[in-house]
Amino acid sequence: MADSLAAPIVTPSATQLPIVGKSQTKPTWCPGCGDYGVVAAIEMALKRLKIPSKDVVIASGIGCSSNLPHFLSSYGFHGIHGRSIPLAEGIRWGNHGLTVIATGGDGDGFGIGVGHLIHAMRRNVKLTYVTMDNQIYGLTTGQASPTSRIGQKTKSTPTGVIENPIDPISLALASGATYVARGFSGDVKHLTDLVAGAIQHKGFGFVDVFSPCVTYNKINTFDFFRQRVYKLESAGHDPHDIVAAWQRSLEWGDKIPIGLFYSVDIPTYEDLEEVLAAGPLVHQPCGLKGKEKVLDEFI
Ligand SMILES: Cc1ncc(C[n+]2csc(CCOP(=O)(O)OP(=O)(O)O)c2C)c(N)n1
Ligand code: SF4
Ligand SMILES: [Mg+2]
Repeated sequence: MADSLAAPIVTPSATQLPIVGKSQTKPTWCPGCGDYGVVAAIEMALKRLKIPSKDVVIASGIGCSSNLPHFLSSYGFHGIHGRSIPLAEGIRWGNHGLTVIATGGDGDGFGIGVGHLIHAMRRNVKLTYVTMDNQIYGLTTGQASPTSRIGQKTKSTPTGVIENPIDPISLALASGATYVARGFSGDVKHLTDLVAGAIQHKGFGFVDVFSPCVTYNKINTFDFFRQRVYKLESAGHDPHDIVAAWQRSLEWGDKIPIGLFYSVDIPTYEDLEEVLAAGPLVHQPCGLKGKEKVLDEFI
């Protein structure tokens, strides 16, 4: 492989190219939905990092939150339920010169899509994954999700949830994620810092966001979180200490931490995988190396 293929594709005159902004499609979310804060944070993070629209792809699944790629001027791929991660991985592996962001909801990512998520985290694929965690299925009008708390009455649990909720932060730590953060859509500036950090991180950047569904979740509201969240960075948390990250991830009650739980630099999937390490696939010759030898065996 020629050396020139080894470097990711870089935009020659990045500063002159349009940076990601709002698209012409206006968000269809209910007034007051937490997801407005998340799309604003992603837009501001990309602007801060001056990444041109043409180099950004946002992939999503299905849900209110998964409509997000429509509302920004980057490339977007609105996929199927629970499949934002394999989509994002495929895009990233096709051209790892791109900035690839996967987005979606708690149902999409921690329910139907949870298997993909775990494996992407343990692979340390260089992606950013932002979940709008409203602890409910919003789009389908208010059923319990994997992050709904025990006792919560929803359309699908009229007498209250009886299953233990998934904790996305502990799940990410257990799966080997290398950048694990939690934000709140009621604090867009703080969330922007976390998303920008995830995009810059060398590896899988996970940001779980408390993003209240004002229509179907009357428990986990903006006020609920405003009264409880505190910032890890103000509490002296060391994000390189995995044991401390574990301890903080278990906190839920009067005080709930947001911020960067854990971050570590280790090689990414693209660094270790031989073909990807040689450069973005989009710049590599098509076809199977040594295919004649393989075909000779069978023909
Ligand atoms: C395979 C499949 N199963 C179920 C559905 C129905 N469905 C659409 S969105 C959704 C859940 C959405 O919840 P979440 O991911 O939390 O997103 P939110 O709407 O809350 O943002 C479900 C169950 C579907 N579209 N496809
Ligand atoms: S139903 Fe809930 S999650 Fe969906 S747009 Fe409305 S407030 Fe947002
Ligand atoms: Mg949801």
